[in-house]
Amino acid sequence: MINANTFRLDGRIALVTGSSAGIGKALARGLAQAGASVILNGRDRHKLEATRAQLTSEGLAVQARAFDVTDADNAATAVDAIEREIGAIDILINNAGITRRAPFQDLQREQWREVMSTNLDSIFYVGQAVSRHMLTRKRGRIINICSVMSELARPTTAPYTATKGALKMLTKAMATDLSPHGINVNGIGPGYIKTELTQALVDDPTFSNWLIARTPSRRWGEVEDLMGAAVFLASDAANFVNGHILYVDGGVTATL
Ligand code: NAP
Ligand code: GCO
Repeated sequence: MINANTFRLDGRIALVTGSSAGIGKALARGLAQAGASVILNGRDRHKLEATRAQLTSEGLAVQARAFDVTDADNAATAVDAIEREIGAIDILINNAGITRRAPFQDLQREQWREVMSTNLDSIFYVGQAVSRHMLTRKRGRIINICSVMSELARPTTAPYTATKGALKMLTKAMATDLSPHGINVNGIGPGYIKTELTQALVDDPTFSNWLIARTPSRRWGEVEDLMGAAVFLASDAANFVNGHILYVDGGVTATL
């Protein structure tokens, strides 16, 4: 039965990695608007504090914890401190991610490692640290931010595409291991969304015009387009949704 609370998150604590800007900031805002207490995260403390202050000024319940998701020990320590100092994490959104664009043949080893570490290793580190606490409570929601590049490639995106394809399958594997213990694990696959990460593409009229024509919705995505999907997957409305990648892409993955 649908009631006033089905899509609400009141009384729940959410950790959103990489939420000082871009998609993560929007997802944090959306979860908080649905009633959650949200913990923001990023490496740059000044950027993180500015976002915390902005969302707080909107009347939202947000706190901030700066840590690098690629540092397994630092991330685990931060998660344990959150559980001890703030409370049980009910919702984890693994959002932090980067790209390094170069043709495969020109890619530098450091570029490869940076993308692998941020976009894939970190979900193992943070996901394991948080789920170990969730397992003691036999409840939790984990949402991994995938991409249309979980399904499709384009020139110069090899490491990013590899990580997002792997993250699609990691999401299914995490659901397989964790869902029997009350933890739902799903993914969101955004299309092309205007953020710092895609600014160079937004500013390229040739690419932008191609993308708009390639997208059935005939526009770039906005970060606000993703908020509802995150609230849905975090809420009781998605109690029987597991191992699913919800594409929010204007139809990019539906058409040639
Ligand atoms: P963005 O605007 O560049 O924001 C990235 C955020 O992650 C920032 O808050 C950044 O803050 C943080 N971050 C980066 N590395 C981190 C680390 N090692 N530890 C902790 N925080 C870190 O990127 P975005 O476009 O919002 O992308 C967010 C996620 O959505 C990524 O996983 C991306 O792959 C995915 N995605 C994006 C699009 C798109 O079109 N934009 C589409 C599909 C999927 P600091 O630099 O201060 O740490
Ligand atoms: C690119 C973009 C994509 C987007 C996004 C698309 O270079 O094609 O950066 O990778 O970031 O993941 O969904």
